[in-house]
Amino acid sequence: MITNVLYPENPPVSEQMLQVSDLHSIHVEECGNPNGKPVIMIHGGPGGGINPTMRRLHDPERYRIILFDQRGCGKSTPHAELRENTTWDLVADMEKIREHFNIDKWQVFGGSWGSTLGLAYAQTHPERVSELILRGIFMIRRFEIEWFYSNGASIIYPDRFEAYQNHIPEDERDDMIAAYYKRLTDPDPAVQLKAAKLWARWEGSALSLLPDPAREEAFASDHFAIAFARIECHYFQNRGFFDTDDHLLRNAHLIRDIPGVIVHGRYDMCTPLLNAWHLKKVWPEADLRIVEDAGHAVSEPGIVHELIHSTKKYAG
Ligand code: STX
Repeated sequence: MITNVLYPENPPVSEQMLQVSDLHSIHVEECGNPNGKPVIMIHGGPGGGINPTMRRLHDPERYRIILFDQRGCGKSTPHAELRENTTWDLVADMEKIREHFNIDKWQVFGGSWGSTLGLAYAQTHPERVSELILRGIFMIRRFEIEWFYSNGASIIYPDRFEAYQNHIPEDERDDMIAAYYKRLTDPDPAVQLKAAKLWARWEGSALSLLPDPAREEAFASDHFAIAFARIECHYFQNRGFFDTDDHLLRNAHLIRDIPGVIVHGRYDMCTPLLNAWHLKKVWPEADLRIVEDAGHAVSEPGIVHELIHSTKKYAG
């Protein structure tokens, strides 16, 4: 039976700003049952912020669902800030959230960049993770960045890619990340915004199997685009703040005892299925669920089906 129906809207039980450094405060919220099984939800991007679908993938009667906007995005402040904003800062923030809520062990749930951060967190603090549910595996390896931002998805989406590509003069196109980074950190905010909207619209147009014009528009809105594009590009320019290109694969032995599910769409144009395949090779205990009729987005029916199947299975 296909269970592709999300749980009903469940507004947060509590919301707060947690100060995590001199500079940054992050928005944290708790949904569902405060006495339920704890789960931490990790959003994508980086820089994407939480979205309402993320509150609807767990049974609110059985789970205590914690969500947070990572540094510089969503309702976290300062908006679009790149200073003190690295993978390892975010791993440390998750520990601060866990301690704040007095949680000993929690389920870690993340899609896309959320899978990247979920893996980094679990490899750093494996004893804190009851299960891993990961979707649309992304590990910031060189070929993955090349695929989506330079040469790969552009072959399938030449019509959407063109505006993003044409913004960069031909003599800078051999390194699109560096070229966009220069513009996204320009002293002139108008230069930043122009680049941010093109970057975000490109990404927003290639996430689901079928087009979603409403998402494209939302991604290109000023407030969303500036944080999303600046933070993503900053993380990619710094290679995810990892010591080696395959850091997350190399350290997979650290999480082999954690029960895990990997959900990935066959036609994911943002983070190719090969990523999930590579992860499964070094983490054979994980349950890889390939969704035959889906792209990258969490909203795809087959992806929702597998995710809800997994959260039900682990609800106890
Ligand atoms: N970025 C992929 C990613 O994590 C390379 C991502 N893309 N869009 C999103 O996440 C949201 C829909 C969550 C904003």
